[in-house]
Amino acid sequence: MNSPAHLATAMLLACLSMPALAQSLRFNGNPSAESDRVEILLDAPARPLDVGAHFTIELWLRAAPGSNAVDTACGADNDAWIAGNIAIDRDVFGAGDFGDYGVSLMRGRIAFGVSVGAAGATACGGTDLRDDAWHHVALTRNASSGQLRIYVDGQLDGQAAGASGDVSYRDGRATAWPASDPLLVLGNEKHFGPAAFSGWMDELRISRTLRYAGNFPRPDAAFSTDLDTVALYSFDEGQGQLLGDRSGAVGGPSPGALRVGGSPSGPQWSGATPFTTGPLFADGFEPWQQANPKLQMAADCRAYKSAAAVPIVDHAAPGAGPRHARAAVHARSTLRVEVSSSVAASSTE
Ligand SMILES: [Ca+2]
Ligand SMILES: [Ca+2]
Ligand SMILES: [Ca+2]
Repeated sequence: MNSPAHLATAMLLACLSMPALAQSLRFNGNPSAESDRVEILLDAPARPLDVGAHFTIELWLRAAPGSNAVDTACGADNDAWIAGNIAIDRDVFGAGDFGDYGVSLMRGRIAFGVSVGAAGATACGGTDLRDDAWHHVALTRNASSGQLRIYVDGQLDGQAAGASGDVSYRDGRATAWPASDPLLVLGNEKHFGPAAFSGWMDELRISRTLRYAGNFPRPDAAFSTDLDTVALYSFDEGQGQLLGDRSGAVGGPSPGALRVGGSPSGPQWSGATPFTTGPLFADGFEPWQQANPKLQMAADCRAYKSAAAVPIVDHAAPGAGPRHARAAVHARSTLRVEVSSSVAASSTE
């Protein structure tokens, strides 16, 4: 019984019967230059996520009470953020020739600093995030004015007047730290920082534009990519050492590599998610399947997750040829399948 229809059915059932995918990474706050981090190459060749002009970095963070214990108050000085529990580090050893930036927690509040040579500033957030709840954190940097802004759950949480100009990692720059300088590091300081982020991280999007000009509704689902998205990580791999970039940005992808270690060992894949929890595929797939029992996916699970159009075969109308469905993974392993009713039988959407 290995007809294509049976094969498709088997693949579909295999997808449906998978346990919920891990949805985030849990960092354990080990301050180390070797482990408890994700490393993303920026250069050689130059990667699209190496933003330097307008940019927005946004992600979901969760931290437990008592964690991220750096007790230094955030200050507006250039590089003040470096003293916190570092969550994102795109520092360059020394001042760098263009600039650098980073994000940390100081007394549990977001500190977001950007430097251009010796000039720069740190924006200080006001909300202590250590409540064991997920928070959407967005950081915007205006290249013309230098303005830095922090939004927590869509609300302005802090801002600073920073330095204007290019802060990217200069393509091909010489460095005495080739193993660490040309990196964006998640969950830790890239060199020998004293304090690392402890908690969960999910759904990181880096954009080459200012996504938010003011307060905005807190996102409630995974992001979709667009032309301004230069990197997009959903942390849904659930195993292995690769953090995949699903932005589709020209010049990418920009995958991350997990460096696991420390005690307790981190980072670890986690089933925790910032998005609405519910049954697997509760986001429309099962009702869709029930309403269309003759439709079966003719693609494997990998294609389902690619957010690309995949062909479906309508067994109720076997002469109609393949139609096309668009499948996209949403929160917590939910799979949304949208069948295009206007696609002609011969279309290759
Ligand atoms: Ca995720
Ligand atoms: Ca530096
Ligand atoms: Ca560059």
